[in-house]
Amino acid sequence: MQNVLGLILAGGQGTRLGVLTEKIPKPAVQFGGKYRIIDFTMSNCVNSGIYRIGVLTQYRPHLLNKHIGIGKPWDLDRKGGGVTILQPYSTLTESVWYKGTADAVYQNIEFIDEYEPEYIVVLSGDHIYSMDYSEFVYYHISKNALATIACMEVPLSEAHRFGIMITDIDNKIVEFQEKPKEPKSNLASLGIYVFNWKFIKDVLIEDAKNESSDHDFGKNIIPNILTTDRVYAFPFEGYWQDVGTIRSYWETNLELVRPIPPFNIHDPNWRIYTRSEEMQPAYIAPEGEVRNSIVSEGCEIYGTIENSVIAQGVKLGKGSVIKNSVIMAKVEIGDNVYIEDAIVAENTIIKNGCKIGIGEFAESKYDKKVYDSHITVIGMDTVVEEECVFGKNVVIGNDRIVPKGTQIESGGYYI
Ligand code: ADQ
Ligand code: ADP
Repeated sequence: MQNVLGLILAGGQGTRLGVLTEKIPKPAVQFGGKYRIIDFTMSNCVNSGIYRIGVLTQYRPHLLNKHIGIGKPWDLDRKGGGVTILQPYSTLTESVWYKGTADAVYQNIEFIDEYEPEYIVVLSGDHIYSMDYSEFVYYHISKNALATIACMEVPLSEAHRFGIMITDIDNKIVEFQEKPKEPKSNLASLGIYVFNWKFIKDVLIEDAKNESSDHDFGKNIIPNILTTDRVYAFPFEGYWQDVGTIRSYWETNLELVRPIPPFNIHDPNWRIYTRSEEMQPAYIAPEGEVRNSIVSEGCEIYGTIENSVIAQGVKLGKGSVIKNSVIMAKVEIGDNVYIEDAIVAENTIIKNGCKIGIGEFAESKYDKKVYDSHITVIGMDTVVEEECVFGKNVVIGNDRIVPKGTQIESGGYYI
């Protein structure tokens, strides 16, 4: 794996996560009580023996930069190579954004060339999965491929959300359609690629000259290189989830508290590393009760928690109940609060007597495309004053102060 450089695309906004990605990019969103989404890809790299990593960021990168730092939690500060954060070139007067995923790699050709890698592995910072990239690279080499794409079968009804491919008996890709309206198969690209660097570098240089290109791997690069007849599919059989929507983010978190979770974060042979604050152990008070839940370090629990994922440093007051919810780090919840089917983002305060996520589902009056499920979402750094009542599928923005006693019926918003 010494000849392999990992490039993690972490620049997308993740618009379908709504308020959760208004202040931070999707790879920086907390997941599973302790982690941020990018930790899974970063950990896959080091667990696979890839110690030279570039992280390509652009959208509001500060939190992500701080989180990754010099890569200490992943031991990347000591292993040869390490991690480099690659931001688009910018000056005081002008900033040049990466136009698309291929452009993001193109703009970093000089950085990549310094390492003289034989292969680059292009990864997304948005996915929850474990994959041994060394198997992926060996497969690529065994096929004598120029490019290999990890793929998985998905339900046909979901296929339009992915790059879809048709392969021959040898797993060679003979056709590729990016997010087709009428998919011809259900074999989906995971947006995870191995390329021979010399080959793809020339392709990217040509693509950069093409003004009609979107400079995107899925839309432009992959369909174009099929003519080489050396592009292969790598069937992935493990767990893989793009937590791209509010519902999938919520569901994938709550899958972790199933008695037999489909994705195992406790695998001693495949540890997930993260940067997190050192905190004291969680404390459950005599009147506190916790069932079928994750409760992280630093929590102080005086109320009841059921079927939920509670991140570090959360405080839950007396007589309060949390059910089927994801509560991110340092959220403070007062006394006699009821929360059901909700996501509450970092550093938010919910004061005494609030009721959140009650009643029947109603369509969102704010944005039906993003808020399309029964889940109520409260943004980060927000204060919900006493006695507020929110229904299902309500959205509250970031940095808000919701006045005492505010009532918002299902599908409503406070942005
Ligand atoms: P999408 O899911 O639409 O499709 P895309 O928007 O291309 O993914 O983003 C891929 C990754 O790149 C994400 O991690 C995103 O954060 C990051 N990113 C996006 N734009 C970026 C930019 N300009 N600079 C840096 N990083 C950027 C892709 C493929 C499909 C495949 C799905 C699987 O195109 O074929 O099916 O992933 O999820
Ligand atoms: P989603 O998967 O929810 O559609 P993505 O992360 O794929 O969200 O990002 C959607 C698109 O928005 C991508 O093409 C990405 O390049 C683009 N994008 C990301 N951040 C910004 C930004 N700050 N300004 C403009 N476009 C952005």
